[in-house]
Amino acid sequence: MATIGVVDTTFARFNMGKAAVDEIQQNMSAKIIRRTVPGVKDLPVAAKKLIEEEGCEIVMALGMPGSKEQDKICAHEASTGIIQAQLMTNTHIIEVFVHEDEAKDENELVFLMDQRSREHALNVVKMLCRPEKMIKEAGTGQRQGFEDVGPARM
Ligand code: RDL
Ligand code: RDL
Ligand code: RDL
Repeated sequence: MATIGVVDTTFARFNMGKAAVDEIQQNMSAKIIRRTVPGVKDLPVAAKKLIEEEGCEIVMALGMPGSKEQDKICAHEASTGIIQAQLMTNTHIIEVFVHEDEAKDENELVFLMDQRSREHALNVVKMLCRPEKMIKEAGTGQRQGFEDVGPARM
């Protein structure tokens, strides 16, 4: 059975880890190891520990960058760290960020955080169990949360 890591934050305004775990469990049987850290900058090492110390084959790192300029910088730094942790461990860490200002109001924010977490959880299931399904979706303009944009047409 696959071991999947899920790490989220207390900074986020929605329980993204819970949505991700629920979606994984509905679609495959896996051992899921969950951690929660204060904010996005704490995600890279938490993910790396799940890979190196807990044997996770893939990790989801979920968080919500706030809307202020310093939050955007913080998110960029966190992303860079997540990429570095992937390169150091040769393991995918699927970054699920929802920027607070992507949504027009709190209702939409809740929808987006739930939906993006779930859709990336399905990406994880596909990457682990059905990589050929990902190849089938190549170039199809997939998005997570809001509508897919679809392929470009001429
Ligand atoms: O290591 C403790 C904190 O520095 C760390 O948790 C940060 O990620 C917290 N944080 C900020 O300091 C900040 O300015 C966060 C944000 N902005 C943010 O927008 N989203 C976060 N954390 O998840
Ligand atoms: O690890 C899962 C995702 O975080 C990762 O696939 C990102 O590359 C997805 N992504 C964004 O999150 C984003 O804000 C992409 C873009 N923008 C983009 O412009 N093009 C992409 N991915 O291919
Ligand atoms: O095309 C509209 C959006 O997809 C675009 O604004 C993205 O940049 C939004 N986005 C993020 O900002 C992000 O951090 C996305 C992701 N992550 C993501 O993982 N998947 C998305 N959008 O579809």
